[in-house]
Amino acid sequence: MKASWDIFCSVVDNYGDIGVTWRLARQLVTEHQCHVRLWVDDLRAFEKICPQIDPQRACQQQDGVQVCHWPKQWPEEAAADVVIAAFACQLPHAYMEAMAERESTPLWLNLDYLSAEDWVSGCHGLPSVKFRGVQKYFFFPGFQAGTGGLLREAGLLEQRRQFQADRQAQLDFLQGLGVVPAADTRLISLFAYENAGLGSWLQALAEDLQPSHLLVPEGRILGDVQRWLGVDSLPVGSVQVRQSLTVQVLPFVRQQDYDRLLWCCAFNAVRGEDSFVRAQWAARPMLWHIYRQDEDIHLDKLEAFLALYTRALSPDAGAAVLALWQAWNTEAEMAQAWKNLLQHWPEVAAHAEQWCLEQGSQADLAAALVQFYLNWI
Ligand code: TRH
Repeated sequence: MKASWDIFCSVVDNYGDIGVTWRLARQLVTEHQCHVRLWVDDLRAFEKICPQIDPQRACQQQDGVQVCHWPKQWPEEAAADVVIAAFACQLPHAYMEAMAERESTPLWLNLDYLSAEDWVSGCHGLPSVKFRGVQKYFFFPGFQAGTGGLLREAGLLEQRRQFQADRQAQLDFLQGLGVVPAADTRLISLFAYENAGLGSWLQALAEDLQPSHLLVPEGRILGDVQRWLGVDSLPVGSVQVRQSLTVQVLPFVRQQDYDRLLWCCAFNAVRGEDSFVRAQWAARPMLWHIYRQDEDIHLDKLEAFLALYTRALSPDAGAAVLALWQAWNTEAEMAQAWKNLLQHWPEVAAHAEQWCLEQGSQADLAAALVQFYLNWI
């Protein structure tokens, strides 16, 4: 009998909470044949990354996952064999009671935020709080041995390689989004939070000899793009050209298509948690806009990742990556850092592929979760 899993997702803001849990839920079903219910308190955010979702329905089946609206008034529900509280969300009290009353105690896990900091491997798998005899455990994703790893679907890297080797498949995909890149254009995707440093980067791209085509999914960065362009609005589909730079606004696409977009681009600016990991699987040079946290603790996380990510680069190329990422995350002047990165492009591009290979050789997060459960029972 296959295990049943309940995953709880409270959408705090944006799309990372639902992005991560939806990806995990699908993978547990398709690769591990688990019965999965995904409880989400905001189906509108979900609909954005999965347009087939009907936000009006209390329960629906999507890709083998039972997607349920997490209502304020919790209905009576039996607890599953494995219960995941994503990103430390608080489970309904009545559900916790149901966990405690179960004949066989469920495995209760907190799926934590992703961080490259050293302490993560020491805390991964440790017991957390207890509720009426039901023990909760920390489960930390991560980049190093001893952590829970990263979400990575089976065959993802092979699919990505085939797609990147097939120019026509990329052109067809881009055309479906209304994008027709000119030959020799550097394609760049831009998914970021508001950033006062953006203008200086766009200026450098506009003044560059090599043309760039910037693809911007609709979202929070558009105000800064608009300001630099000097236009009043930038609806989806708009195309604006300034010297060497073409800027095009894209619709938000479903997760699988966002992957393809990343695979098409020579450089990906990403944010948050999930798009950050997807850009690593795209194996192209990238730029991370980390989610801002109180007291700048996100800068420690950024530093920890950069220390790992730049370890195998030459000192000059490593310094170029570091300077660009630091400038972006402190909303500082970007032009010089960008030009400097271009000097090291071949090395940074080869390293992105190498990093992806290295990370891809570790157990993925869904497999690690299943293994954790098997070891626990
Ligand atoms: O949207 P994010 O900023 O989300 C989160 C949340 O803010 C969360 O509270 C915070 O803790 C976390 O960041 C660190 O960024 P993220 O994580 O990259 O999520 C975006 C999701 O949207 C990801 O699953 C990819 C998906 N996506 C699409 O499906 N289509 C698109 O067109 C785009 C641009 C993204």
